[in-house]
Amino acid sequence: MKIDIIGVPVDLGAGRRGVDMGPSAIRYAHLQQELEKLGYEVHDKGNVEVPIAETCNVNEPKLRYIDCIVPMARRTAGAVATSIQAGRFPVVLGGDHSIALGSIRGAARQRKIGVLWVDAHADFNTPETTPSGNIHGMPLAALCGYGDRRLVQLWEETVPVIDPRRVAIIGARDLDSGEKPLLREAGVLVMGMEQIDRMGMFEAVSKAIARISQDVDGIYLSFDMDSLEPRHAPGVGTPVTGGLTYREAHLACEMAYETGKLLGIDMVESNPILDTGNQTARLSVELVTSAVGRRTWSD
Ligand SMILES: [Mn+2]
Repeated sequence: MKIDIIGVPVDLGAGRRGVDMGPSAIRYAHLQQELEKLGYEVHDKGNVEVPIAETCNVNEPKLRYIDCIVPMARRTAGAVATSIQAGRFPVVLGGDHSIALGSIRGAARQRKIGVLWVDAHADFNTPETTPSGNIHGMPLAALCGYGDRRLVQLWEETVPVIDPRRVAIIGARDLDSGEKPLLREAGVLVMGMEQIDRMGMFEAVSKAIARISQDVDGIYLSFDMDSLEPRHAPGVGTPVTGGLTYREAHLACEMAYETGKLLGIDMVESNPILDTGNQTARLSVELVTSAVGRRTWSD
């Protein structure tokens, strides 16, 4: 397997600035070298071009920065589609979670995919339900066909991009009131922290993978660092206590790899401005390596 690193330095989807430096922080934490140690040929494709905030229009309070997020997402979709089409494995570095509007769309081009979304949040808001207007709270809904037409379509293509019944969220613990009925209506499988406590992480991820793997061509892992307990990942814009342990996060990535169906991954919301000693970016690197097969003992 050959790996492409694709940076998407965007913070326009988030309420707090600085997560646009995530790709730099993760590269600084030796992502490429760690992947090469595993024997992969790694190409760093550089960053997707992202408009800077000061040039964007913020006239829509329920869809902040949409005019700049749409072109970013289109470029990201193109970069990811090109990478997979070339038989390579894209590792997409955020940036805030709005990058998934592009990465997952690119991965789903000409194929049916299941999505494993590891996150403290559901990112399933629409302009009608969003409390903040921040688009990083909307990508999963948009990919499933809900929300503003500009986010749902990006351009004239078949929508929705993914079947919500082939989507599972792991680690959720901070859902907005408007998201819950929409998630139920859509048929998304949500493994909240209380389910993980009761059945254990292995069982929760097994169930999620079983659901999203049914008649799909591949699986995409979209990993938000705020899924972790903030003690392990303090450098995130929206920390929520009661999160995944260090090992639970690794286990999710290991199990995603073991499906043999993984097409690519997002690693998002690592914000060096809010971090302590680049700890969150370093953990991002570790989790990427788990998602491409690094093991401590079993091979
Ligand atoms: Mn998220």
